[in-house]
Amino acid sequence: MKVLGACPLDCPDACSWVVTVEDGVATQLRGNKDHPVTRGALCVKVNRYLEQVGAPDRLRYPLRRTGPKGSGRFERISWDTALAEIATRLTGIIDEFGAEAIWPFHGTGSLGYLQGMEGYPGRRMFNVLGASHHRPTICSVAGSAGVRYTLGTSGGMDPEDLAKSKLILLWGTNPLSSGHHLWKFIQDSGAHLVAIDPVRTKTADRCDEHLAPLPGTDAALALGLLHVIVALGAQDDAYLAAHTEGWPEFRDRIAEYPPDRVARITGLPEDRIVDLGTRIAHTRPTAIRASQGMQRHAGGGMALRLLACLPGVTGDWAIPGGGLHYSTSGHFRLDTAALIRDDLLPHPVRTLSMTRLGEALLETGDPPVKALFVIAANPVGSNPDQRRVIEGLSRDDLFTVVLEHVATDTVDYADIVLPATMQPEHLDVLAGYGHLYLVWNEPAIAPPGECLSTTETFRRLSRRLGLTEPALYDTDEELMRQLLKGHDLDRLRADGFLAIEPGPVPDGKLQFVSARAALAGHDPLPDYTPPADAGPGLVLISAASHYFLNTTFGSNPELRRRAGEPRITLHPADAELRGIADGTPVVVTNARGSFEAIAELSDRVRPGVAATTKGRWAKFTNGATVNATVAERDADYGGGAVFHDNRVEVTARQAPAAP
Ligand SMILES: Nc1nc2c(c(=O)[nH]1)N[C@H]1C(S)=C(S)[C@@H](COP(=O)(O)OP(=O)(O)OC[C@H]3O[C@@H](n4cnc5c(=O)[nH]c(N)nc54)[C@H](O)[C@@H]3O)O[C@H]1N2
Ligand SMILES: Nc1nc2c(c(=O)[nH]1)N[C@H]1C(S)=C(S)[C@@H](COP(=O)(O)OP(=O)(O)OC[C@H]3O[C@@H](n4cnc5c(=O)[nH]c(N)nc54)[C@H](O)[C@@H]3O)O[C@H]1N2
Ligand code: SF4
Ligand SMILES: [Mo]
Repeated sequence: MKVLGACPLDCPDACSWVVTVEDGVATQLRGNKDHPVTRGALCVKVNRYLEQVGAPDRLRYPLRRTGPKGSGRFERISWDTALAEIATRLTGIIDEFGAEAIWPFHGTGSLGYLQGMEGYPGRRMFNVLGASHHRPTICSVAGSAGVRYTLGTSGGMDPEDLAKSKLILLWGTNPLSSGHHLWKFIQDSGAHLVAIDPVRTKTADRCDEHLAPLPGTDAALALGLLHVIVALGAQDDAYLAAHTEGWPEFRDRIAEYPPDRVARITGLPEDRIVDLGTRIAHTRPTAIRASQGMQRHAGGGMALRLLACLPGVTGDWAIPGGGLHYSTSGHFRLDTAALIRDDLLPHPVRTLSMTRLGEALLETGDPPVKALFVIAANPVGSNPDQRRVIEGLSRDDLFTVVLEHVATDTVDYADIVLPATMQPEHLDVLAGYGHLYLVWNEPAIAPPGECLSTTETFRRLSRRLGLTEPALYDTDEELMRQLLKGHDLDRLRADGFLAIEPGPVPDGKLQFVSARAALAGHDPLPDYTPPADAGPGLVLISAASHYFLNTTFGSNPELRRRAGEPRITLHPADAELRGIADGTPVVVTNARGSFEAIAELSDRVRPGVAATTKGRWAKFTNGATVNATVAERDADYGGGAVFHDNRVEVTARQAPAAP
């Protein structure tokens, strides 16, 4: 039997897959050949997904902690006992502190609307209780807000249209590792390819040109390129007059960024800026692909706001194959309000920001966070300021419930662990953020042990809490119909995917001057915002690993073997200054914390910049990962995280004393 499903992981490609089931066992997982973007292939990580489904470390039963927090010692308990204990603790906390002391903390482990999606499952129950709301700030919000200020929508060009481009700027994006299905369209274009990335990535290797600006200086680079374009008179006056607002003011702002100034800010040679600006001026259509990596900076929102402005000046937004592709999620019009039912709230509640977990657990009062539900997230591994996150999770008076597949670093701090189903075991639907299709996931096999879907877990917990609101007991099929109202559900289910009609881009006139930005207290005009973590040391970028997806797969033996030990790439000149040779064990430190790695010397990073990857588990790496050094600080827009705005020092580790 073949069953159509979808990869649930936080990846733009949202692949459609086919599970082969024999005698109730999933024996093969393949990409769906019919899906126009998946085109029959998954990726190096998800080719091992079935291995994960049956992994020896898969959580199969509810657990109760027996050792101290962090010890990872648990005993098996029944679902009845687990739900009774959770209900008793929640009721006590609500009586003493009010329901806002409860934080449903959602991650991006699954982008399924029913089982994951950063805050949808369980939201109805938490709303009935009046728990705090969760704001998913860890990934893409700063850039989305920036794009929205310019375009009125966070959706951009159809990524498949990249095949029509003549010039593609791969700006702070590494698709060959972080969503490789886009590469086919990029290749088909035959376009001149320019990588703009402080690191020479796998993707940069395949481009015609690579520019390595200093991290966090992209907004200045965009303004400098626009300066060159305007100096050549290559702006599209007809487009500007008909489709944009605020051009005269923006033009004045651009004038403040001549190439020599931009060269000083970005650390790029002036002639490279002039050459690229000239190439853009003369090439229609030009497309920009920028993704989440480059907005993990103090000025990340501004940077994306500006990248959305650039095709407005050249008129590329009006040409198929021109424009900006940041995320397509803004194009999906699903009835999420009907799914999450915020109308069930008894009164307005506070919103807690995902990236501020350490602060919320250690400092926030009125009420303090007393109960934490971690759903499809691994904050010990993924959040900034790992030391403070661990300190917060270690609080004895905090009641923590973790819904998981495997015993992550975060599970070790749980009071109660609930085993969750994996994708071939539950019903779900996804919207890609790198294409324009809904993707259906039909359950293919029975879950192992006593794993339950997240939706079912919350139905049972609602019953245990004695809640009477009927909406809490809607089945998965009912939830699906409410969410997908107006879409052809039967076709989606039969084909496994369904193309959606994108909204207009820009939505209304393109705003160089944004009244909405001004209202939110920001500069009404786009500008360059310098990095926040200034001073001595190296700027450390910790981007996507080729072998893990965030911390997911971090315990898969084969992927761990292929990823090797944690490494930090240093420019030979920076290494020499510190007496570090290739292969030297080093410690990477700043005021927030430190982690260990092996130094790798390479000119893939420019002097002043160091690179490592995200996704490691602290319990396999001496108790700390790169996020021990990252600040819990907000980007300019939306409270986004600033993982790459991070100064560190690197020193050789003392050789261990002989035994
Ligand atoms: N294999 C794999 N795939 C993934 C993920 C993963 O962990 N592993 N993560 C998934 C997730 S959650 C997301 S959000 C997406 C992210 O997808 P991407 O945005 O493509 O991923 P990143 O590797 O985080 O960042 C891309 C690039 O931005 C560069 N960069 C960092 N700072 C700057 C800067 O200031 N300026 C410029 N120009 N470039 C900069 C980095 O060096 C990196 O090469 O990928 C998804 N796909
Ligand atoms: N240094 C550094 N840190 C980063 C980043 C970076 O670039 N650099 N990137 C950030 C980004 S872009 C993101 S999106 C975040 C991601 O951070 P998180 O949201 O914490 O994502 P993961 O680390 O993948 O952890 C997700 C967990 O969900 C579990 N899971 C998967 N599916 C389900 C399900 O259906 N139900 C349940 N209950 N659990 C499930 C998985 O087993 C996994 O342990 O990390 C951020 N952290
Ligand atoms: S992680 Fe991305 S590329 Fe890999 S299977 Fe999932 S959606 Fe496709
Ligand atoms: Mo992400």
